[in-house]
Amino acid sequence: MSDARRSRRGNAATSVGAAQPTPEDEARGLLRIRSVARATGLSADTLRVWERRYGALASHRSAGGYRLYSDADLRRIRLLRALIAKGHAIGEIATLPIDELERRAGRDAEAPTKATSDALEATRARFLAAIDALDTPAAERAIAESRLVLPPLAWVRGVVLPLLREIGDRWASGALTVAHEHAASAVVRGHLGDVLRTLEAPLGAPLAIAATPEGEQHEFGALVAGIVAGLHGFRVIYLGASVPAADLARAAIDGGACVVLVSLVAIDAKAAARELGAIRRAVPRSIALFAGGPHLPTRSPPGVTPISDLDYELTRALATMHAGGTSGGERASGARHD
Ligand code: B12
Repeated sequence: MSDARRSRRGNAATSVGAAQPTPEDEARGLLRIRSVARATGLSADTLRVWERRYGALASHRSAGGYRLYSDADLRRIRLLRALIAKGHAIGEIATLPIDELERRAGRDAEAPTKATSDALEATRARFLAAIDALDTPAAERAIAESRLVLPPLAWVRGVVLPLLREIGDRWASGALTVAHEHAASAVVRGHLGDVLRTLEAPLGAPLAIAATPEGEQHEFGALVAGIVAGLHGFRVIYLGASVPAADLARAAIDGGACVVLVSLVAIDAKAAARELGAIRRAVPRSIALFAGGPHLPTRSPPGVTPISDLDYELTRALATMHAGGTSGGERASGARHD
């Protein structure tokens, strides 16, 4: 944003009258950010981050310096949103021309019903058959091939998470042994680690720390949370499973993290509440603490942000942090201008 624009915004924030679109703006059919947020189902914070951080939009400005959006902007926002819902990361698609966004949205819109969902189904079936036979090289190939054709989030959503659920169900029903489950976990772990390693954070990117609390051995929720943060412009330090609260806090403080991501998959309810509380007490309040997973306590300790899904909700929460400027948890939900 130019300095001229910034100072106009600063003035506008002190004068409510200046914030309103002029009659000329309205005549041109331009919308304020809140109307666009309502029309697209995105938060105003997300729209600002898409514009400032990713250059996805170039809103017009009212005389008071407030953002105004045209019908073409609205179309662009809807396309970006649709593509993100299909697993594309905002950083990958933000600056594409509108016809390319339309082409990709069209391709994705037709595909998932038939080709993509059939391909996903086939990949999962190949992987499960390979694991059933304890043929880990074949399981590797099935996963590796699917990574070549899918964007990372779509791959996580369409291949990794359903497979983990299926493996768990088969193990619980006795159809698979612990050996099968461990073999499947090892293959998946290797690929998730690969994805995380290949994400490159922009210079000066804010830091996210991902881990599971002490006693929680299931690491994939934390690993995927780290990948999602990496895809959205964070530098990520992944600490793995069962990290004592004090050590997790030390890593967050020493690294200058702005957010800690923890996953609670099967840890018992008491331990989950105790560990989350311990992490929250050990990590300064200026660092946000986002927690998710099936064993997240129904009442999270104060200062812990519960997040239900690793995909859209986590993306939104991380985007809000960027919008706040951001190096801290308290600022993630702080007051902000238009
Ligand atoms: C792999 C696995 C293991 C591996 C883990 C290896 C590893 N490196 O992580 C190992 C072998 C260690 C293991 C051990 C055990 N496991 Co296990 N395991 C699984 C399995 C197959 C996958 C777990 C996983 O990572 N899932 C992926 C996560 C990401 O998906 P999710 O839990 O559905 O989470 C969703 C949301 O909650 C959210 N989310 C999750 N985390 C986060 C974090 C953030 C920040 C956010 C925003 C969102 C979010 O996003 C996800 C997608 O929407 C599950 C099956 C299953 N259904 O999950 C069983 C499962 C979790 N295990 C189970 C059990 C019973 C065990 C053992 C007790 C078995 C035993 N008798 O030893 C031990 C416990 C070990 C311990 N002390 O913790 C049960 C748990 C039952 C319960 N109590 O709830 C499950 C459900 C299997 C089953 N169907 O019964 N396991």
